[in-house]
Amino acid sequence: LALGGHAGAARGDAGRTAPPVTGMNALVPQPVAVQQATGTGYAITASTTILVEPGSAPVEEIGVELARVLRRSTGYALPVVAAPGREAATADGISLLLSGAGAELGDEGYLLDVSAGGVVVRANQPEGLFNGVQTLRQLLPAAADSATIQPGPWPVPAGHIEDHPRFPYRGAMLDVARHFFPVATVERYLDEISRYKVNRLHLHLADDQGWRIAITSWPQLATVGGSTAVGGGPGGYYTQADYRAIVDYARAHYVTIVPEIDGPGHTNAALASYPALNCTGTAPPLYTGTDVGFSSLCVGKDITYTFLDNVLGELAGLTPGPYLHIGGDEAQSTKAKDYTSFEGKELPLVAGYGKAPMAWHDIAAVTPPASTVLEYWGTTTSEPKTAAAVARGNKVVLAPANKAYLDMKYSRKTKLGQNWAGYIEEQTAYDWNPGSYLSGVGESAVLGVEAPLWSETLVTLADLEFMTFPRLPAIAELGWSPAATHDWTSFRSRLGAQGPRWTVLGIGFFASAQIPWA
Ligand code: TNX
Repeated sequence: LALGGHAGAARGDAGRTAPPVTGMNALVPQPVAVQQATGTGYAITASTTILVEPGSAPVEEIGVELARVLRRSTGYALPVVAAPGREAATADGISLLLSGAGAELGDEGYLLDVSAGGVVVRANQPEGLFNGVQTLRQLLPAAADSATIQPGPWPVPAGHIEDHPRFPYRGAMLDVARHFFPVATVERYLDEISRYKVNRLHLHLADDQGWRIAITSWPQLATVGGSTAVGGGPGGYYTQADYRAIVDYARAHYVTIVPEIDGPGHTNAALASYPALNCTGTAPPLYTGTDVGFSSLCVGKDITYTFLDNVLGELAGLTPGPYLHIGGDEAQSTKAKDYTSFEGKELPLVAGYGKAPMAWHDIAAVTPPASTVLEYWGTTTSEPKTAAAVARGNKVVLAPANKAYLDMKYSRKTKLGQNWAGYIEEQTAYDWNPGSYLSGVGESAVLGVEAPLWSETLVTLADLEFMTFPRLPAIAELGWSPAATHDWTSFRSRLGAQGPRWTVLGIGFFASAQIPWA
């Protein structure tokens, strides 16, 4: 097992003196097992073929996408050819096979073998091959990610990797409500997060400042509620076709979209769109500030639940994934007994559309059914109501704000972001254990981790990228890699090797002084 740490890397200035880690010792997230061999590896050349498992459209799609990416930088033809397992395993090329992987790898795991003869990736399911291809891309020189032809050569180091995830839910979250981000930005974000084996993208689609998804039965939600943003910009919203395009793009990257419509709080945009949703019958003005906790749906009105039923019904129909996130956080303008009654009516609506509810952990107060996934966003390591929910069988996604929030500033000097949960430098984002973080929430109760990116202060793609890199890869590693591989010295070295890749991709990352950037 080669974990990639090296002597000297623990010193703050080690980046300038220690040799950068390379090849199979420079992967993020760290695989389960790595054996880098001493022999010559494989080199992608003009005669390389990409061989795919015959008869599987998803595997062919993965091969075609790998070819598309590598053609841009290598300039080679890289034909994608269906070839039976035995033939493909011995061919000069990159083989993507659905055989010989072993049941212990599960659906998302893979084996990757590199020898002078070629690269073979094996998995039980296409998602495993997709993950193996992400590893292969990190084994190539950073220039392989270039959008223009580069001189090469294109070596892949020899060795063997066996890999599968620690947790099934490895998430990122994008707040498209405070500021709206167009489909192309979300797609690029999906490209970037899926490189690190993140497999869920939670979209925070509605908040006080904006409603971002067209709902056919309530059209003013988007046209009125979506018409502005924090700071008073023009806002925007996804048409249902836009949302389907995001879902399809995510699916091709083996990412499940988790849509969130927050309530009963964080709802000013909806309340501003329809006077009838308000207890007073009068719509408040649109809101472009950054306060939280001032809005509430009208818990006592029947129309509130007709509205929720219609919205959740349309969203369920557009969403192939298993979850609908119903928010439930910071309902400071809703009385506790009203909150309980509200959630008691909304939770069954989600189940009625065949989806599992997901909600911020505040919902633990109402004793939600065990099928409800709680997303923990607190800043302490003890939350009795969440622990009690776990004792009743609920699962938890960990997104502790003082560790995993990508909108927190790195330090006092960071211009973007907020600091209510503290400053989050790279080591803070990395050095915690999801399986033992929250009292009463052990490894088996943890569905996974999520890194939320709230957008009160973030306006452009460059803003999102600066806050996301390098912290998202830390959270991604916590979700994927075995706890036994957790090691800051190793991580910081391997992370340093990602810097040139982000530079090639045009990602303006935060060059943390904690990391020995290659
Ligand atoms: C708290 S954490 C919120 C969001 C804000 C975020 C800013 C949570 C569930 N709610 O409404 O955008 O802080 O960091």
